[in-house]
Amino acid sequence: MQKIAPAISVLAGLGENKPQNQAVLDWVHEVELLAKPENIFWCDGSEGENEFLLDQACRQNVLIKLNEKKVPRSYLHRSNPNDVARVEQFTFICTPTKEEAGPTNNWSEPGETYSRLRDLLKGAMSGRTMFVIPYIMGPPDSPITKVGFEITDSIYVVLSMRIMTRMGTVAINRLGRDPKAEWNRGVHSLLDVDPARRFICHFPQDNTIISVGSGYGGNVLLSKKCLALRIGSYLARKQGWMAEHMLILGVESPAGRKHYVAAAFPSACGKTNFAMLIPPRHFKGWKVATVGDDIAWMQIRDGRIYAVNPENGYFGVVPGTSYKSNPNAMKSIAHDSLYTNVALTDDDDVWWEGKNGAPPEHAFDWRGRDWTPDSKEKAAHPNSRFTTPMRNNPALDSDVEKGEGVPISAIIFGGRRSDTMPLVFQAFDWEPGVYLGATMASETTAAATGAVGQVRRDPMAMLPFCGYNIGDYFRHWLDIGKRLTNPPLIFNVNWFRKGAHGQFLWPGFGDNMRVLKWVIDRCEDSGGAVKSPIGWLPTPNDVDLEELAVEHKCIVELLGIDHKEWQRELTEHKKFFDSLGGVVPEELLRQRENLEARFKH
Ligand code: OXD
Ligand code: MN
Repeated sequence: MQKIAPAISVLAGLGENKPQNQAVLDWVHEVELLAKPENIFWCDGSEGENEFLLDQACRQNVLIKLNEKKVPRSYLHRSNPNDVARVEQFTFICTPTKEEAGPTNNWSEPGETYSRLRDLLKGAMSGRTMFVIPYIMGPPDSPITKVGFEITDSIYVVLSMRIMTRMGTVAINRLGRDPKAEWNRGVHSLLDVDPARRFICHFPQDNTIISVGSGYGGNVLLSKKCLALRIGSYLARKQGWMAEHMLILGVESPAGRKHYVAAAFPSACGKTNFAMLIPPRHFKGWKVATVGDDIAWMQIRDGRIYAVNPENGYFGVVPGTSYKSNPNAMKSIAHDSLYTNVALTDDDDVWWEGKNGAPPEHAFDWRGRDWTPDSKEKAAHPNSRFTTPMRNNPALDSDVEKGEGVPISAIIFGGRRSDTMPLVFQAFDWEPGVYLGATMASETTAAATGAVGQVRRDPMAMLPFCGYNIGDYFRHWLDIGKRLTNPPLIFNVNWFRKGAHGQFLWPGFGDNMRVLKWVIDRCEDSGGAVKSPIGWLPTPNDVDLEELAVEHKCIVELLGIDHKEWQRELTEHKKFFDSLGGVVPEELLRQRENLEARFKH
């Protein structure tokens, strides 16, 4: 059960890291006058501060210390059962006009929304500590890095932000004293964790986020979805760069040739697994390294795209993570991690469905109730999460701190589709590639509240994260293409295609290296493919399938396109574009017609 912790008594020498920037001080004072906290804790991000706050969080039952031998320096947090995922229906883009937010966002008028939120925040922190968290998004020496401050009354948020961002003095120094410098204002309060008073509001024009009534990471670690994606995408368009829901990985061949790839998959569709992939035995000498697992900020230089990971940690879905599916993730979360909503064993270890080994005979489920393998309900919540520093990842790329970013050779789109979408194909060019991203769809997952398993269009995996009009976002992608002299190739993958009996056709995980290898071959002009109406498709001979125990007929099915399914798909594309009410750029409407025409010839 979510604990709303009372104020902490601050030790001398801690919580005093006030910045010198007057704009920040004025804003904090304004929130203090409104929310009336018992005291203010100015975070510095130090080890000593972290130790102190972890201790306080355990005393207040916000965290449970795990078995030091099994998971050293790690903790379990249980959220309120009504608060376990992102709430897209209560997420708002508050721009002066509804058109600026566009057809895919919930819009709310800024003046009225501020006033409603102010009412909710009045006295909301009384008896609590108000933490002020300075943080940066991006490597410390990157020109693209942004400063944010998050005010929160949740100690769990502070401890999570310390893992997920570069937090503390580094941000204060980066901001400096200029009161006109650009920085993001984020205010978070748990209030009383009531879904009826849960709102995640973005004010892109003011570079401001206000989130109330939730304690779930995606709603309250304001650096992540709110700043790095929603406000980030707005700033990116204005400033000529890109903020995308993409992992970034590096692939190195045995000959030492390296390519970087960015991939956009919707939430809980395997971005973390792909970013940490370990190639199968047959690919001896190939290495995959992680730059990021969720967000890419990308700039154009010399006609090429360069990407940085703005984050400093991973906030990943736990169930299904095992030494089989993702050994690098298992090693990453084996220490110094925060777990949320997994099960707790009798010896204070963590457990979840899909973990290696037999289930425990008894455990406490994610709500803290007795659980046995006979229980009807799952022990871990399907959207239970780990929060872990990226430094824990044994496959971390050596250029992860490079401020200028890594050059991107390929962009991959992908979703969870039981049918229609082949294992992999390549778009003919940038514009058809943008069309491919714009019409992407995926079966919904537990990462957001609502029905699971329904196909929904999720352009570039940004449907819940694009902070402005989706039509302008498509236009931005098309404009970016015009500035590229060395554009990345664009691909689509689908690890989730099913056969006639509902079984997955592709083993996924490490074997996705086979698909990645074909992508790299195409980037090096060496991979074979045939022309199809949807793009370049590999034949079974073009993909390295050596030592793969998958029947040839499954491979043929995986790499094939069914014209009947694609007729339906094209109708869905049209329906989706029509539903956007005239904002789709002409070029993409033309791409749809071209695609339809290619099926007729
Ligand atoms: C995430 C998400 O948590 O996309 O990364 O929901
Ligand atoms: Mn995500």
